[in-house]
Amino acid sequence: MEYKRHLITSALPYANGPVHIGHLAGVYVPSDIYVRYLRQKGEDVKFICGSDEHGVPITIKARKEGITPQDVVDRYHTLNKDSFDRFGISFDIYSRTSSKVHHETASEFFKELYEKGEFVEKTSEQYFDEEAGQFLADRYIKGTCPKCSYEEAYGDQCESCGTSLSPMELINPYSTISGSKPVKKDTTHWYLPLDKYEGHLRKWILEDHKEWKSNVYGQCKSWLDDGLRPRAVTRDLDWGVPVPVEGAEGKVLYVWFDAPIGYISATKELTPDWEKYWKDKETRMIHFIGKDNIVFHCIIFPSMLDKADGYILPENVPANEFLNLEGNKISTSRNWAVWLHEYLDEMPGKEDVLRYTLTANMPEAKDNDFNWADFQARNNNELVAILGNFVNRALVLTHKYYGGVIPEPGDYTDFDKETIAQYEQTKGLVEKALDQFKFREALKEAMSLARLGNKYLADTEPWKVVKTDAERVKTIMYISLQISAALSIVMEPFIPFTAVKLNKMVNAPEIGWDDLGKMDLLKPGHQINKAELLFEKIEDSVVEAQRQKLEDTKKANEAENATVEPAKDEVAFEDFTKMDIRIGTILEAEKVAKTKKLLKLKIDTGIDQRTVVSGIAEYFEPEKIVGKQVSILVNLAPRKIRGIESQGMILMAQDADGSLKFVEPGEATKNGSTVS
Ligand code: B3M
Ligand code: ZN
Repeated sequence: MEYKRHLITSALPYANGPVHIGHLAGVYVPSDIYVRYLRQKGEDVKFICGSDEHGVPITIKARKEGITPQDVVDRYHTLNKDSFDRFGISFDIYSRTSSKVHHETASEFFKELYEKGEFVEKTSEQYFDEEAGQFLADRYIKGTCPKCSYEEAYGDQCESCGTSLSPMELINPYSTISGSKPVKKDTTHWYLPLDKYEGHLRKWILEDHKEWKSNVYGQCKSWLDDGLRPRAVTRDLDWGVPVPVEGAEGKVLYVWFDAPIGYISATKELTPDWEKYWKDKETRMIHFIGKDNIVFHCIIFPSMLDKADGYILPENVPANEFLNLEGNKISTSRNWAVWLHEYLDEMPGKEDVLRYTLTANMPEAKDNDFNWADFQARNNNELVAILGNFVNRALVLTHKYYGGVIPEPGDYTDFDKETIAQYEQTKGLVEKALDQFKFREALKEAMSLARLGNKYLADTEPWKVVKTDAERVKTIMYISLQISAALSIVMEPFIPFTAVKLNKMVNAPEIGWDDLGKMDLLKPGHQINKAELLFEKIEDSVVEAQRQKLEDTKKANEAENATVEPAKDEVAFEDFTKMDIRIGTILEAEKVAKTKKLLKLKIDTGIDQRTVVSGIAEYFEPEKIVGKQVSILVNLAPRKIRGIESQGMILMAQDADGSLKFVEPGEATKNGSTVS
C-alpha cells in the first residue's frame, strides 16, 4: 500500500539517567537513519520522541538524592534532549510526559476507555509498607523470582530472566523503601483485559504481520501462546498522571499506560494536524524500540489504540536487540556504559564515527558488542582509509589538474562502464535494505560505493596517466567526482555531519536522493570548493584512555561490591603481646634484580637501621616511598629472600580493589614508637 505520510516514534527514554550507546544502537540511530532516508525521498514524515518522566525509578532516584521527582526529570530531560541534538538525532519534536498537554491527553485517553467500560475494576490485596506508609508497586518491592530464583527480582520484572511479574508472585518480598516485610492491604485498580483481546491480537500480529522481524514476531507469539492476563493500568503512587475517576485519589496511571500516549501528546504539540498522523489509514506508523519494550508496543499499546476512537495501529515495530560493552552487559547502576553526553564532550567532531560504528555493529537480530578497538579500526580502516581517502584524492586532484572545475569527460572504457554500472546499483541496494530495516546491510551497500571509487582511482592511477594521456585523466576524474557527489547524498542518513561537509565540498546543494545513479550530478564547468579531510586517524592513546576509564569503573565496582574476609580464629592476648610492632621510616628503596614483586628497603626502626624485603614492587615506585613512615614487625625471625636477609616485615592493607596501602600513622611519629 502507498502511504501519504509516515509517523515514526522512538522509545521515550526514562528521564532518570543519561542516554548511553545501548540506547543509541537499539533505538535512536536506526530510527534517525530511517527518518533521514524518508526525508531524502521527499516523504511526509514526523519523527516523535521525548522524555518518559513518570515511573517508580524516578521517584526512587529522587528519594535517594533528597530532591523532587520534577528535579530529577528536569535534569535528565535537558541533558538527553541536548545530547540527542548534538549527536544529530533529528527528532521533529522531543517532548516530555510531565507536560500539561500530556497529562490532559493521557487523562482523556483513560477516561475514553473507562466510559466505554473497557477496564475491569478490581479490589485486591497489594503489598503495603507500614513504615513508609505506601503501597509497593513495581520497583518499590523486591523478592525472589518464582521462575529463576533470582533474589533481587523487582515487582514488575525479573532483570535476570526477563519474566514479567506482579508483586504478589515474589517469594520473600521486601520493601525497597524501608527494607521491611510488607503487609497485605486492599486497594482498587483498573485492569486492561488483555485476555479479551487475545483473538484480535493473534490475527493482527501472527496472521497480518508475518513480515515483522523474527525477534519481534517470536516474542509476541510466545506472549500470546502463554496466554494474556488482565494488566493493571493504575498504581498507588503520587508521581504520575492522576487517575481521572471519582474515588481514585492517590492513584496515578501506570507509567506504561501513560508513556506510549506520550507519542500522541507530542504529535499534538508538534502539529494541529496531529489526527492525520494518528487516525488516518493513509498514515504509516512505525515504532522504534529495544526488545524489552516489545510487549508494550505490540500487545498493550495497540490494544489501547484499538479500543479508543479511530486510531491507526503500527505497521511495523522493528525492535533491536541489546548492545554489550567490551564483552559485558551495559549497566547504568554499575556505570558500565559509554554515556552519550560524555562521548560528545570527550570526542568532539567524532559524532559520525560513533554513528558509523554503532550502525556497522547494530544488534538487529542478536545482541552484539561494542569495543573501543573496533571503534578505532572502523574509523582508521574504513572511514579514513576508504571513504576519506577516496574523496580527498578525487577533490585534491581536481583542484591540482583543473583548478577545481569539473572537466569534460571523453569516451568511457569498458572498465569505466563496469564501474558506472556498479555505481548505478547503489541506490536500489540501499533502499531495499532500509525498507527492511536492515541498517548494517544498508550501510555496507553505501560504503561499497566508497570502496568502488577508491578501487577505481587506485586501478586507473590518474597521477601516473596524467603524464602521458591528459584527456584520459579528465574522464577518470569526472567519474570519480560523480561518485564523490553521490556519496554526499547516500551517506547522509548514516553519517549526516560528514555528508553535509562533503556536499559543501562538491558544492552541489541541489542534488538529492533521486539523483543517485546519475552521471551528471556535477556537470563539466561546475566549480567545487576547497577539499578538507573528512576524518582523522584515531590514535591508540585515545581509545586507551577510554578503556582505562572503563577499567577504573570496573575496579570501583569491584571495590564497592567486594566482600570483607571473615575474621581469623581467635588468638590469646599473650600471643598478641609477643609481636613487637614499631613505627619506622623508609630510608632507601630499590627493586630486587630479576624479580617483579620485590623491593629491598632500608628502614630506620628507631632501634636500628635494617633491611627488609617486601613484595610491594608492583604497587609502588621505589623512589616514591622513600621517607614514608610505616608500621614494621621488628621481632620477626630474619629470613633469606632471593639471597637477601630480611629482618622484619612492614604491615600493608590490601584494599577491596586489590591495591596495597601502607599502615602508617596519621601524623609524623618518632621512629621506634610502639604500636599496640
Ligand atoms: N521509558 C524506555 C525503557 O524501557 C521506556 C520507553 C517508553 S516508550 C513509550 O527503557
Ligand atoms: Zn527470574
